[in-house]
This record gives sequence, C-alpha cells and structure tokens, in this order.
Amino acid sequence: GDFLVKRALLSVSDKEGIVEFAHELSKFGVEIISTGGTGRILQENGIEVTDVSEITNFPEMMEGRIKTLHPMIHGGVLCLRENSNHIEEAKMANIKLIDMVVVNLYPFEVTVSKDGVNLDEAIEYIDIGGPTLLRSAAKNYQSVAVISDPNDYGTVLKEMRSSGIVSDKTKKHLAVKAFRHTANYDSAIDTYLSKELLDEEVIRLNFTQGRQLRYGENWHQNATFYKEPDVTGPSLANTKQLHGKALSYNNYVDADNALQTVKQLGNEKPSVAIVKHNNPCGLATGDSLNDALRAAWDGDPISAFGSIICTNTTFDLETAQFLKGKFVELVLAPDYEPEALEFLKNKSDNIRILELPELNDKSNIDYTYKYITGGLLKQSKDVGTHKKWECVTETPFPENKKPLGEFCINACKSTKSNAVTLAYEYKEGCYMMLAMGAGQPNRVDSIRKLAATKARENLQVIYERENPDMDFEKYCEQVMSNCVMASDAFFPFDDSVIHANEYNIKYILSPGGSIRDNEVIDTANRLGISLVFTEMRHFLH
Ligand code: 93A
Repeated sequence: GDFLVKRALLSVSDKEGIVEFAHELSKFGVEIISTGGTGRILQENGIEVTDVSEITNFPEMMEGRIKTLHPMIHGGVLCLRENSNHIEEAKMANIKLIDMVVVNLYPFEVTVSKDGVNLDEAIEYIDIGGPTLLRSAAKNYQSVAVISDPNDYGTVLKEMRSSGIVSDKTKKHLAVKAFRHTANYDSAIDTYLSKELLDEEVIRLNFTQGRQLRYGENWHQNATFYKEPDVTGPSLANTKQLHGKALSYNNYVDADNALQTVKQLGNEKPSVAIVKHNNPCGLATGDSLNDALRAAWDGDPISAFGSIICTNTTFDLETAQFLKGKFVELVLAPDYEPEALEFLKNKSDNIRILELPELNDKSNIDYTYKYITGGLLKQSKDVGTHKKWECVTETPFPENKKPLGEFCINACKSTKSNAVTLAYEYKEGCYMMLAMGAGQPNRVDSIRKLAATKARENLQVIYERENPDMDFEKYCEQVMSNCVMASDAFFPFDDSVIHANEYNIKYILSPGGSIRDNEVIDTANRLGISLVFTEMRHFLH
C-alpha cells in the first residue's frame, strides 16, 4: 500500500513513552495534533504540536469533557480516502485528513478499584472522546493506524523505519485491538454502574480464540478452546506443545484436572497425577519422579491406559522409560530432560507432550464457572482440605498420619462425587492413592464396590511383583489397616463404616454433619476405627 502517515492525533492519559514516540514521528515529518495535557508535555520536550482547538476553532470546554468531539477531527479520521465524494466534502469543509490516532483512555478501572472513590469522581473517569476516536479510527482501519496501547509504539515505528509505512496487517491488528479495548472499557463501566446505580452484578466473560480443537467430547462435535487474556501461571492456556497431535476437548478437561490436582500437592516432593475421564485414577508423591510415577501407576494400572499424566518436576529419562510400551495420551510437565523428551517422542507420534510454565507459583483462580442452559453458575473455588481436624472416636488419629490424610483429601477433592479415596504411605514420607471410587449416586457403592474392591485388585498386582513373605490376605490386611480413607461428604448412615471395616480400613476422614453422626461414631468406636471430622465437604459434580 501507499499508506503514509502525514498527520497524527495524540491524546493520551498514560503518557508513558509518548514523548519518544512523538519525537520519532516528527522525524518522519508527521504533523502532530494533540489535546491539552498531551500537547503540553510534548511541547515541554521540544516537539512541535498543533492543539486540537486550533483545528476545531473551538476551545476545549466543560473541564475537558469536550475536546476532540468535533467534525473537524472526526471528519479527518472517518473520511474514506477512496471515495471521491468524501474527499470533496472534506475539502469543502477544510477538513484535514488524520492518518494515525494514538489514544489511551482515562483510567476508569484503576480509579474505581481504589478505596473510597465516589460515584461523581468515577463518572469523571468515563472517557467519551477517547473511545469515539478509537472507534472512528478502527472503523476506517484501511486508512488510519490506531494505537490504543503504548506497547505498540515500538512495532509501528519499526515498520515505519523499514518501509516508511504501517502495513495492512498491522493496521488490522491494531483496529481489532482498539475495538476490544473499547468493548472492555465499556464493560468495566457497565459492571461498575450496574452495581452503583442498580445494585446488580454483571459478568461478561472475555475470552479470545486459543487453539482449534481436533473435536469435541465426541468425534461428531466440533470444539474450540478460548483463552482469557493475559493468563499468568500454570494453565492449559499457556502451555507449549512440544510434540503430537492437536489436543481434543477431553484432553483439555483431563489435563486441567491433572494439573490442578498436582498443584494442590505443592512442591515439597516430586508428584504425579494420572487422569482418566476427569478423575485422577493415579496420584502419588515420591522421593524421585520415577518413584511417584510408579506409585501413581499402581493406583490403577488398567485405567492408566490412555491416560493423561501431569508432573510437578522435570521429566527425566528414567521416568520416561517407565512409560515404554504403555499407551499414554498426553504428558504435561514443567520441563523435560532432552533425553527424556527424545525418548517420549520416539515412543509414539501420537503422544502429546506439553510444557507448562513453572509450577512453583501459587497464583490461582478465585472462581469457577459452569454453563448451564440459559445461565452461568459462578462459585468461589474449593480451597483447602479441612476446616477443623477433630478425632471423634476413642481410637485416636495419629498425628504422623495427618499429612497422608491431607493427601487423601486432595485426591478426593479432584474426584467426582460421590468420591471416596484410599491413600497409603508406601515409603516413608511418600504417599500414593491406593484406589478410589468416583461418580456413584451413593456413597456405599463408592466404598464397597469401587474403592475397597479396587484396592485389593491393585494390591494383588503389587503383591505378585514384590512377592512379600506372607500370604495375600495378610498382606492386604497389613496395607489396608494402615491406609487412610477420605469421603467427600458425610456418612448418612453407619453402613459405610461397617463396609470399610470389612476391608480392614481403620482410619477414616469425613466432613461429618449428618443427623446420624452419633450412630456413625458409635459404630466406629465399636469397630476400633479412628474417625476424624473435618467440617469441609468436597462435592465435585
Ligand atoms: O472528556 S472526554 O471524553 N472528551 C473528549 O472530547 C476527549 N478527547 C480525548 N476526553 C477526551 N479525550 C481523552 O483525554 C483521551 O482519551 C485521553 O485519555 C485524554 C487526554 O487528555 P490530555 O491530553 O488533556 O491529557
């Protein structure tokens, strides 16, 4: 194109970088028009400027409420260059064309987030002329470069230096950015005024397109991933894919579950989550990552087939080698040893390998959202493991089992209700989820038919591999009687405790709070079980 910037309008609240930018523009021979405050700082720095009021023949008035809102300005921005009528009309009215608009707005959001700001003050921070200029310029993006973010000064100057013009591609990007900026700006005003004037809360989620997904939950559904702007910290929105096919919808859901689960365990020990169908089916900490992966795998070696694995530490070669001959959908880690990465890549074309930003950051989302037909449910995140830790039985809960108990609750928290998890200290200070029961409409089935039964199956595999010097029943009893069982909600009857006892489970965590708590406690006492009430329920639907 033959787009040359001859005249630019600069009107900015955030004056960061504006002097340098204007200085560079002048060097290109660009005529600079500006509003009061912006003009002043430019002139103080020796830059020649034309004040808007010279162009509009109208003073800035009403304490600055009227500055650029004038046909002499907007005609210069909106005029379609290739339309001879527009050009003719501009000439007749003596309107000079403006090819660049540099505007950032009164800081409304920053202002209203401060303590003690009253409505009148807030309203003065509603910029009218600025968004109007941004929208005029963005509408006419083919002929006008619109800069709404000081971070773009550099990009634009670089182009002007190398080619003398601002490219069409850049102008398109800048235009979309300007409209997004004014949309967000108005959204912030809406949010504030809805609250102040109407006492209503509005949520406007603001996502932009991230990756196109291979398909939705099923092959015949299509799906897209949208991301929040400026995501920081570990998130599927800012992972780097190092290998494999594009992710599917289920990959995102499961990988996020794995990531959130691992994150909850903290960074004291290497840890691994193995997720299938949005439930962790393996979870473990270890002295090494290799230990943790093996122990997590033991939590359900059958389901781990086709799973998603997330670690909190660097994926090393030894850990990668454990996956030889095992089908895994996706691995997610903060880092990979080069040899581990090579090994995983060679393992299969299909395995998706993703790298996370470091997991050490505790930054977290505050709310979760769930779309239901016609509405959105918002809730604060389920943070923490317990509100209190009260042993309600005669048999005490040993203090040194508490970390295992918290691990067990963390596993339970990421598991669909009704959730029951069994955790075992397989090595000093190293924990594994021995088995879990998920997604049952009643709690007894989660314990009896799933968690406890599954624990025995898993122990059978471990028993055969490790070949301990005792019979299987003895081995089961020894392990199970040292396990902790966590239930995501209270026991409505004492049957859960009775079934747990049938499997030699002796340490149980529950939020408590049932009207039959006393029956449950009596039964636990009769069976010599230690029961802790945490007062914190962890339903997950
Ligand atoms: O009060 S306004 O909405 N009326 C206007 O006509 C107008 N034109 C530009 N605010 C207006 N602006 C804003 O003034 C710009 O968006 C910018 O934030 C600010 C720059 O003013 P100054 O150059 O005086 O610091």
